[in-house]
Amino acid sequence: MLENIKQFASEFFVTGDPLIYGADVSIALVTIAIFAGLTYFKKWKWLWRNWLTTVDHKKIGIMYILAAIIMMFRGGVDALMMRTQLAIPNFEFLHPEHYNQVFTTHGVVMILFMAMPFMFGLFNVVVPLQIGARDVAFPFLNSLSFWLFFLGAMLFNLSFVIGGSPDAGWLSYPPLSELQFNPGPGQNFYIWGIQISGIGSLATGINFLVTIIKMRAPGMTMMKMPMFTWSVFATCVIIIFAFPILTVTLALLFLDRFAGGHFFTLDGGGNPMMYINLIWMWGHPEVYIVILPAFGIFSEVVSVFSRKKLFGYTSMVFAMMIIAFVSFFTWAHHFFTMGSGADVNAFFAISTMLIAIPTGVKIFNWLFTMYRGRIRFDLPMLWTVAFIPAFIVGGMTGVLLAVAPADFQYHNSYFLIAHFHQVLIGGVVFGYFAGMYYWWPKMFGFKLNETLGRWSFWFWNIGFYVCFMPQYLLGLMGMTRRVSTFDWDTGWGPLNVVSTVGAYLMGIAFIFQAIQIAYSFKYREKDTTGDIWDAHTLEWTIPSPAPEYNFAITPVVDSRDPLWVEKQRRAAGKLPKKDAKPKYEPIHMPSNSGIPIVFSTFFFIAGFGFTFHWVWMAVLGLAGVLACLVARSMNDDEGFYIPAEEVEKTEASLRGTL
Ligand code: HEM
Ligand SMILES: [Cu+2]
Repeated sequence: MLENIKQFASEFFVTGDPLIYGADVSIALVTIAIFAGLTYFKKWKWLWRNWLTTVDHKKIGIMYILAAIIMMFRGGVDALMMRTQLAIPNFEFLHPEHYNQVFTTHGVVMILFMAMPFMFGLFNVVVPLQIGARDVAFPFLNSLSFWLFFLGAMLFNLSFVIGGSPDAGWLSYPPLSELQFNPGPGQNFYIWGIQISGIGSLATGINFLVTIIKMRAPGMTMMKMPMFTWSVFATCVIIIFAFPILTVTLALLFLDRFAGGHFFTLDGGGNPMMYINLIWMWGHPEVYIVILPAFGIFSEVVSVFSRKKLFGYTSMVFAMMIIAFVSFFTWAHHFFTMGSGADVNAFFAISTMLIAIPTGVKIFNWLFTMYRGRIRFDLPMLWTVAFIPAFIVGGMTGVLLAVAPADFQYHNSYFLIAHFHQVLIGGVVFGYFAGMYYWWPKMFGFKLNETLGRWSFWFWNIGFYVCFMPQYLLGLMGMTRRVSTFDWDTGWGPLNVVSTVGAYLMGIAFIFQAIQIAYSFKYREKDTTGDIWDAHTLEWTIPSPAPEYNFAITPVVDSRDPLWVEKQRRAAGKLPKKDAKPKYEPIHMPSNSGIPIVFSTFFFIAGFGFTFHWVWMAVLGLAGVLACLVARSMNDDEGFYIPAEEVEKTEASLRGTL
């Protein structure tokens, strides 16, 4: 009996590496500390009422961003471990098998559990406020999306201490990811972690598309929408078409592994290339999903901090929609070398290069917006300005990679690694940072500390170039991706040391940011204006942080920059004074619900059961999911009203006239 338990434990828990034991102990300690702290300070009820069951888009947004920052830490630690291993030729820090796991989890965590939730967090925080809405179209579904994402991410991360991590790369190509070559539970964790959070992402796409189409303030026609809202619109369209492909692809891979299907095996009539096509039909649009909102953020920031209207609004909208459309026709550029043939390669090379045109249009629009503007270099603007050269270099090396014949040289080399990190960090991460700094006062009512922010900014930027510029050269020198070590005589040593130094500089930058956030919370100065940057869109017309119901009175819009117009009119004495007593009405609000977190937990249990082939557990989890669906369908709670007097009181106290 004891022997059996021992045997089970040694297979169930990941063992054998001091790093893992260290992680086990620290995870256990942190978990105990959190539980003890919540119990000691009697915070359980508060946590449940205010956060875990909330359907308020502003709180859901904050939870997404918090989760994204924690995941950035995890993905960053993975990155530093890899860069440490590659610093010196023949270094023995990570075993090759371990290195495979680390690049896989790094890629998955960074894209799916860092970039995606960061993006959804900003959607949640900003979009309803920016279009003058009370909440998203489906607040319950919004909460469900968050918890599906969160528990999917936790399921994936569990593989670090239980069962073992996936190791077939961030897109998990067969045959390597098939049962025959990968019998452990790692690949199952991959499938279920992504599947569960992916369903949440699809729901968010639908939710925000409907919100933008149906819930805009009166007068806000499509062509008067703020540019960030436009970028979210374009992104949601891509999500709705791309994510179902991911769901189906992972389901087929799961059938291969679980039920002996042969969709992607080499025998039984299957074909691994089918998987590679399908996964990139989602995967390429996915990279546009994460970059378009960053473009939206830059457009807002560049206009506010140059104190000018955005240059070429209409061309920006068209560029965004064209990118969204063309992004579905470029997927095969990820495998030019895998035998598609010259005609197919030519088609995909040209479609890829076409994307550079609308992207170039946008870059010029941003530059022309800045031209002759009165530019203020606050943190959001600093990140925006840093983005432009980073993205130009990253984008142009992308065009080089799109030259199909030349790609036979670059493919899967460090040239590619340098290219996609340049666009993902220089575009996506810089963009979301700009957004975080810009909307932080709206979320919390105070600004993040400038000085610490600047330290972090410079460490990020210098580290970024020091890390990735040498990698272009390494790629041209023949260093391929996913190698865990190399020999002295390759001559790759010196550039790799430099690259690793750059990675550590970015690590320091992240620490500065963590300190910056903690410091700013402690020494915060409350913003009483609600419009700390002198901005132009609706979210800045209400107090910071926004009250639970957002807008006491639904705003009416008649221009693209409603707040600037209002301020101008007021300055010219053409508006009634702000303190004129408006007439408030009761506001309808949705009720909180515990179903989303319970539903997602059951999904987690089902995923865990499938991962270990414990069918009873999977069935139990799915039964729970079904029960939650029934419970939700039977529930006819219609929400509640905030009485007009309470709205009046809240407004008066927030606007400081009580
Ligand atoms: C913070 C600085 C970062 C560093 C130092 C870094 C470093 C690395 C390294 C060393 C690899 C493995 C290369 C190989 O052996 O093939 C890698 C792969 C990868 N990284 Fe990063 N990374 C960083 C940030 C990011 C971010 C922000 C993203 C996405 C938003 C990202 C996405 C990926 C992906 C998708 C892969 C490919 C994984 C695979 O081969 O399956 N990385 N990164
Ligand atoms: Cu692509």
